[in-house]
Amino acid sequence: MSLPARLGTLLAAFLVVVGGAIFVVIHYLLGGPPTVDYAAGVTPDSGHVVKVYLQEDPQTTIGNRPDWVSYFIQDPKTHKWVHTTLFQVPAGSTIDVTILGYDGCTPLRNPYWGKVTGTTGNVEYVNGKATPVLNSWGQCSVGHTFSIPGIGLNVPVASPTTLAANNSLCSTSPCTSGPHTTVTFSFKSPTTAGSYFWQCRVPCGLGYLDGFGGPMQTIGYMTGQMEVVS
Ligand SMILES: [Cu+2]
Repeated sequence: MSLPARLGTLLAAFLVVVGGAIFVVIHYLLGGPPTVDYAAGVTPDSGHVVKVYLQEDPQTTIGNRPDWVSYFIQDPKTHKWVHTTLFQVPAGSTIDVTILGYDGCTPLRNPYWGKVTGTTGNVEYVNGKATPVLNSWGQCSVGHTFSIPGIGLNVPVASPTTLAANNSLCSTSPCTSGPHTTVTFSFKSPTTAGSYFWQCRVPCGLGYLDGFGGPMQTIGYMTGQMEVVS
């Protein structure tokens, strides 16, 4: 092989390695979860009702990602469940939320977080029945919470209650069947645009110190952002 041909081969091989490294960094290290857009085509502050759908699962079975407990958000256009906790809503709107609670019960560390706050009427509807509180210490009743501290919103997400149901939970995510609850509630999105952090308050990071590591501190699992756009 001539010298220019050798140099050319060497350069090509070098570029393949560099390109591969750039792909790995961008795709796996910097590429966070996507944002599901519930604001597109809605005029902010118009009092429009936006319907947001989430589910919480006993595990994640998506590619090579950690298999932790996780939230999923439904894309309003494709109706596909997206493995993310980032979503966008219009400012000054009524947000009707539906959460499918596929995970089993775990007691809250503080029973105060079983209280529903910041929703219309300060209630949530568990399978259609209004309740202002879920007692996770008294019975198997709460899987995770959906809490946005910045607007005083706290909703304990009901779990299946029976031992039989808790022993036969959905095992492939996003879940499409298996024992679950349907939790609904409404709240007003802030009139101010910005990022509103949300999280789960059940110490559901199994295998981590005090249950607060792993999914509890990872965007895309049990903590996320509600982007309010105006
Ligand atoms: Cu949780």
